[in-house]
Amino acid sequence: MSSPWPQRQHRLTFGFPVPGGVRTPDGWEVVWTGCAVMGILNVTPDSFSDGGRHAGLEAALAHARTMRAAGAFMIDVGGESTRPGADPVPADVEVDRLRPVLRALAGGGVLLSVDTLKPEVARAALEAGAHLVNDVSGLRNPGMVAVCAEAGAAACVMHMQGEPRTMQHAPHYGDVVAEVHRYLRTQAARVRAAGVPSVLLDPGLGFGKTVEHNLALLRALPDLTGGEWPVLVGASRKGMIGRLGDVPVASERDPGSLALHLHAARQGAAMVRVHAVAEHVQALRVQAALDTPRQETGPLQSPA
Ligand code: HH2
Repeated sequence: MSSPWPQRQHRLTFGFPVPGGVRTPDGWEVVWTGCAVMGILNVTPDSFSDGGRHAGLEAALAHARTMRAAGAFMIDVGGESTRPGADPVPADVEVDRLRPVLRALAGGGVLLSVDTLKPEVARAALEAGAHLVNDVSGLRNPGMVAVCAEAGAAACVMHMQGEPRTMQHAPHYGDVVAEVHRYLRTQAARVRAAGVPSVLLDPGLGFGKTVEHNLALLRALPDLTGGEWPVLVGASRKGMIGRLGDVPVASERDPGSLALHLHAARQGAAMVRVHAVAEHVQALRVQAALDTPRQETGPLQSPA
């Protein structure tokens, strides 16, 4: 039986030095225990919950500093919204949004991922200081696999049915859990065989999925988290939180997002992708303490 989630160790390997990485024969390895927090930094004018708020360089850097101080393990920088119905952004526009932010954050001691679908954008972002490529199309494009393999970057392989502009029109599956898990495992094996040093897997909540599809995937999470690769879950402020919690305004959905992410952590998720970093770090610490077997917490001495 695997250890309870607060003690479970996760690892990602990179082909170049990264913050917190330790040199091993396979590359630079980052190891963490329990569920870490990936903070969202959207440098876009139109993201669904925070579009425009961090679009300027100073605002973006200030937000990154705040998230880091609050305990973010990784910061995910995105220059193109992938909300349902979003139109694609030209690669040069996306690079112009991402590059100054990544250059300023590189060397700051925090892991950086770039949220992009385009190989040419990923290449520019890795040159500017990103460590991991977060591709919501799951590295379907062979060019993206080549960019990650050449650079030695780790990758997040996410499942998405269709593409952002139309993905929520009529999502359809025979067996959503079987199809999504099979896709993730097949892509992980393909990407690894092509030389990408390590992968994070993500079921892709809300990406070509109804609320019922998302719930089925969340119930089946242990099947994925019990496998070889760390699993990322991202539900922050998404439509399913709005539907389940009856909250029409996206920026007001942090409490429901937190509830869902705590559940995902208990099911073995290695990382959650969130807007509200401080709230998640605090809640995950408390939950980890509650779930840690008694003898491992030592004697309780504090009167608090
Ligand atoms: N969700 C969004 C974007 N990128 N990447 C991963 N790996 N998993 C996710 O669930 C995920 C993602 C959508 O959220 P957000 O970045 O807040 O909005 P937008 O796409 O409108 O910028």
